[in-house]
Amino acid sequence: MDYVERVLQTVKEKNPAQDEFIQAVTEVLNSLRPVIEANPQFEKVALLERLTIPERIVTFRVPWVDDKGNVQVNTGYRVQFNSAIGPYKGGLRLHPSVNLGIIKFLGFEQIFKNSLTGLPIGGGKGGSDFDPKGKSDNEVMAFCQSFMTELYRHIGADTDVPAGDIGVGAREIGFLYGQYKRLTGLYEGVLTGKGLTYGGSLARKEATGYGLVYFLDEMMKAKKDKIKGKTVVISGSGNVAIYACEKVQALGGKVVALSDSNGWVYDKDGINLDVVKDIKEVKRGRIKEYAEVCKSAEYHEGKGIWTVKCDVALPCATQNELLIDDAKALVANGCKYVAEGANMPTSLDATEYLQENGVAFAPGKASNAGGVATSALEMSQNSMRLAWTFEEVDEKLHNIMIGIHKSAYDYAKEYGFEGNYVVGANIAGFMKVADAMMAQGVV
Ligand code: NDP
Ligand code: 2IT
Repeated sequence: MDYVERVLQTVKEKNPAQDEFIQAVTEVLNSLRPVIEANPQFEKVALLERLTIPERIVTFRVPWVDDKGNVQVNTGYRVQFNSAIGPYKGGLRLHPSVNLGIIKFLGFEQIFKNSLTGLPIGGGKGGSDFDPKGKSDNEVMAFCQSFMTELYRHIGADTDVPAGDIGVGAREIGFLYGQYKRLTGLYEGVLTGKGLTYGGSLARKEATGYGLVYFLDEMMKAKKDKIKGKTVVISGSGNVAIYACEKVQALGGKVVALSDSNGWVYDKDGINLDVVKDIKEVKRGRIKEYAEVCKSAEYHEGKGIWTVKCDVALPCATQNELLIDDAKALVANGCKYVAEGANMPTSLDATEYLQENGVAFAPGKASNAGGVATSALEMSQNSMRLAWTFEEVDEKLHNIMIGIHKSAYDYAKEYGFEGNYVVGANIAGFMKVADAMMAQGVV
């Protein structure tokens, strides 16, 4: 058994029932094999063992009172995974499916993603099993204030900087920031994704979706192809999906489908994004309502969005939403590009199937890194106490995504896996973290 296999065995034994964490570690470690074999010094200092155990995990009780006066209790998490190259950085997820295994997989992915951005940010993630859906603004505030009442002692502008993820947008970040400031008296860049009036960065809201399409554009250019004229299917209809759709449309692509956890819409005329924004960003409604407004659209309850014929598929909802049968349907319908906006939306067997069938595949840690990269730009602006224009931030984001594409492409080629962005991104992300860990000794 080689070093990689031994560490994988240990991770599986020590983390029973954390399927998503094991899935993420398996993908990364298998990609790293050529680098690990070429660098025996990593094994001597137990680098992979250290890389797969978080530096710190905080779990806490989050009690709050709902509008009826009933006491509710949720579990809060912050996993501070790796600080070799910078303060912990990563989002907070509020969704009933959240558990420690989910937060650990997200935190682990974040280490390599953040490294790929080229900016000085370590890996972390947090969240809670609280479900914001159907809650009043008052209840969301009560939850956020209670959550921060414990979290504040573990975070700070130079130690750990959380942000949004599923279920956490501008409203939640505002409530969390207000409570942090009240508890500490500090007006500092402790969270990103803030509102523009209190330290937020222009283009952060758009960054993950725009960045995804900038990466897709590079991947297509490498094949002498372009987005213009292509038919695109995007899952989800949240922050990432909406701004991916906006950028695809700006570059001349046609988005024909979007979804949420209840079902999906197909619009043969192309998605009208103003209608989607009104339903999702203003009314916090369901994607079903789109078909009630746009008569050219049809609504389908449940799964099935990947059966829609397309050239490009952008999974932007959640983990393991694109499985082997979905991959087969995409390939059968002629899909040529899959780029992940969500974190680990494609299962391992589906990823392999796509790659084996000639689909160019962009892993989330590379293609969705524009969000966290722009968060790091927000941190820079906060430290300097100034604000860049939308165009300045967007240009930096665009260049960062071009850089991530190049380094993933080049590393894959160097190790004999040309065109395999999974291997390339994992190696590229790992190298910087490994070098920093080696330099800092056994910590
Ligand atoms: P939002 O909460 O804004 O939107 C999430 C979308 O995905 C919603 O349409 C939601 O539908 C759908 N969804 C969530 N969970 C499920 C599920 N279990 N099954 C089916 N659909 C689901 O989140 P974001 O857009 O911010 O995040 C989407 C993905 O992108 C996540 O994987 C996140 O980790 C990743 N990501 C986000 C970044 C960011 O900057 N926001 C950065 C990088 C990655 P419904 O409303 O019905 O729940
Ligand atoms: O998965 C992610 O990269 C995010 N949710 C964004 C994290 C951040 O700190 O902006």
